Amino acid sequence: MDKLAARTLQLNQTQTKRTMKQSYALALMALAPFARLQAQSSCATALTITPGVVYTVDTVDGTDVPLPVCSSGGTGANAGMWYQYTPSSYQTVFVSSDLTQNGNTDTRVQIYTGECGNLTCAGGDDDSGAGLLTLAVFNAYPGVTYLIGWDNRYSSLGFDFTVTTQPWNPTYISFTNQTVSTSSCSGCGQAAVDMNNDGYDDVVTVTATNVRISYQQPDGTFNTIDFPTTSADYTPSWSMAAGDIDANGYLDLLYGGGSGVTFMMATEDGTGFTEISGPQYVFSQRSNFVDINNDGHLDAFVCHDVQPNVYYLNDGTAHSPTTKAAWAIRRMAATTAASGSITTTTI
Ligand SMILES: [Ca+2]
Ligand SMILES: [Ca+2]
Ligand SMILES: [Ca+2]
Ligand SMILES: [Ca+2]
Repeated sequence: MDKLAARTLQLNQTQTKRTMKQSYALALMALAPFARLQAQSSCATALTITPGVVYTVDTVDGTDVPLPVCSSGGTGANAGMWYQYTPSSYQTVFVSSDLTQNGNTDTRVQIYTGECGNLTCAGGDDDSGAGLLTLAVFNAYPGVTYLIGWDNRYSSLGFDFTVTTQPWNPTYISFTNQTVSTSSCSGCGQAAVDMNNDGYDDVVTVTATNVRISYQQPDGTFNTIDFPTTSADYTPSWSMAAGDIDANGYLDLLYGGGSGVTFMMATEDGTGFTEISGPQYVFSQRSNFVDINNDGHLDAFVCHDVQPNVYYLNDGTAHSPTTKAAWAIRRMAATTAASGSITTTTI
C-alpha cells in the first residue's frame, strides 16, 4: 500500500467513524423523546411528569397494580403504569387521556399521596373524557408528591396522556370527610381557626380543664395536641372566640359562659394557656374580638343577654405577662331612636 493509498484509507476510516458517530448521535436523539415517554412499571419507579408534555403509554403492563381504587369501576385491574408529579404552588391539576389520537380506548387512572404500599386517594377517573377516555381533576398542594397510576381495568392498549395545570380553581374544589378527635362534653366550645399562624386553619375544642388543638398539616391531615389548663371559671357554654390579644403570634381564647367570661391566654411559646377570669356577671350569648376603639390593640366584645353588652378594652397592658389581668371592662347600653339608628352610652 503506497502512502497516498494509506492516507486515503485513513481518511475513509475517519469519515466512516465520523459517520457512525453522527448516526449514533442521531439515533440517540431519535430515541431520547421515546425514552422520555416510556411509562414506568411500578410505583417505586414512577416517572416524573413535566406538565404540558404528551406522554405515551405503549401498553399497560406494569407489574404494580394501582390500589386502592379511587375512581369508579372497582377492582379487577392486574397491571399499571406509574408517574409522579410534585407541584411548587397550589394548582388544579388535569390528568387527561382525552386526546383524539386515543380513539375510544378505555383508560382509567388513580391518583395518590403517600408512600408506595401505603397510598391515599387524591383523585381518579374512568370515563369523564369523551367516550371511555379519562379526565381526572384534583387540587394539589405545593411540595406534595402525587403518584399517578394508570390501570388496565378495561384495556391494556397503549394511549397518550397529558398533565396540565392552572392556579387553584374553585370550580374543582370538593370535600371529603375526615375524622378529627374532639373533646366532648356539655358546654364544650369548638372552633376552626389558625391557632399557630402558619396559614392552615386548625380545629379547637375545649373543656373546663383542657384545650385540644388539631393542627392542620400541609397535606390536610391533623396533628392533635392537648394543652391542660387550670379549671376555667366559665366554660364556653354559649360562645367561644379566638384572637391574638397580646400580639405574640399565638391566638388566645375567650370562653363565653352563662354567668361570666374566661380568657385563656396562649403562653409566649404557644405551649400552654394561662387563665384570666373576670369577676363580672355576664350572661354571654355571642362574642368576638375586634379593635373597638381603633387604637391598635385587639379588644373583646361579648353580647349580654339580660344586661347591656360588655366589651373588654385592651389598653396594651395585656401585652405584658405581669399585667394581663388589668383590663378595663365596660358595659355598653344600646338604645334605639325613633328613626331606627342606635346610639350607645357607656356605663
Ligand atoms: Ca375509561
Ligand atoms: Ca394552623
Ligand atoms: Ca396571643
Ligand atoms: Ca383596642
